[in-house]
Amino acid sequence: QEYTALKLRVLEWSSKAADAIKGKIPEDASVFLVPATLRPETMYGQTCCFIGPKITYGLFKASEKEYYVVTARAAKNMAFQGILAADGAIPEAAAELVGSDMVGTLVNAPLSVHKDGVRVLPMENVLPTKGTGVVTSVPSDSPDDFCTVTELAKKPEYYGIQKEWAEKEIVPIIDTPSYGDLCAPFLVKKLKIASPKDVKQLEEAKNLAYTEGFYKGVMKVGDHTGLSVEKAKPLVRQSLIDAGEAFAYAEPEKKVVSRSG
Ligand code: ZZB
Repeated sequence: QEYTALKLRVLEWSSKAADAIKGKIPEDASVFLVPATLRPETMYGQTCCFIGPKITYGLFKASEKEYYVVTARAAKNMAFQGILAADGAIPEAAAELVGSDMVGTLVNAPLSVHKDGVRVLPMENVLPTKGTGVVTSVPSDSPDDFCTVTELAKKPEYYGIQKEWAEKEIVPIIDTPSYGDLCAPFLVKKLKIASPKDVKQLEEAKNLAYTEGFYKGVMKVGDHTGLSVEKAKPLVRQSLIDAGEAFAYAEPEKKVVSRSG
C-alpha cells in the first residue's frame, strides 16, 4: 500500500503535550504530525487532524531539526525505508505522547483552505495498526471524517474540545456526477448513517465515495481545477513532495485490515 505521508507542522501544542515533550527535543526543532493518506488530491479540504485518544505516539527524529509524531510501528517502517535519522536501525522515541494529550494542538495543514491551521481532535475509529496512526480529516470527501466531526460538534464537552474546532467550514473540493460536490455528507445522509459506530454502513459509504471520486470526480479547487481526480492525484502528490510537505510511505505487505479485495 503506497501512502502519501503529509507533514503537518505543530504551530502551538496543547498544554499537556507541551509538558510531555519539554526538554526532550531541541527548543528550535520543528515537530510534524504525519498522517498517511491515499487521497492527496483532497488535501485542500482538510479541516482537522485525528489521533486515537488511547494510542501511544512517539516523537521520532527525522533530521537534526525535524521530528515526526507517529506510532512506534510506523516509525520502524519509516526507518527501514530510510525516512528517519535512525538509518535503518530501530528508532527510539525522543518523547512519548498519548493521543488524548495532543487534543487541541494547532497544526499547519499543507494546501488546506484553512490557512490559520487546524486542530488535533480525537477519533475512536483510528486503527493503531494502519498507516501512521495519524489521520488527516477531509469531511467533504470522507464519510468517516464527516461522521466524526458531526459527532464531535454535538458533544464538545464530552470530548473535551472546543465546539468550533470541529466546525471548521467544509468547502466543496471535488465535483461528482452522482453525489454532487460534497460527496461524504451526501452519502452519510443517503445511507442514514447516524454515528461513527455504524462501521458497516461507513465502510460501504467509503467504497462508494472512493469509486465515484476517483473515476468520475473533477477538481473544483487548486492548481488543477477542472482536471479529473485520476489525473490530478499524482500531480498534487508530486507537488507536495517537491515542496517538502510530504513524502512517500509504504505499508509493508500484510493481511488487509479494512478494505475487502
Ligand atoms: C485523507 C482522506 C480523504 C482519506 C478522503 C480518505 C478519503 P483505506 O481506504 O481503508 O485503506 N486512514 C489512514 N490511516 C488510518 C488509521 N490508522 N485508522 C483509520 N483510518 C486511517 O484507508 C485509507 C484512508 O483511511 C486514508 O486516506 C485515511 O483517510 C484513513 F476523501 O486520508 B484518507 C472515501 C475515502 N475518502
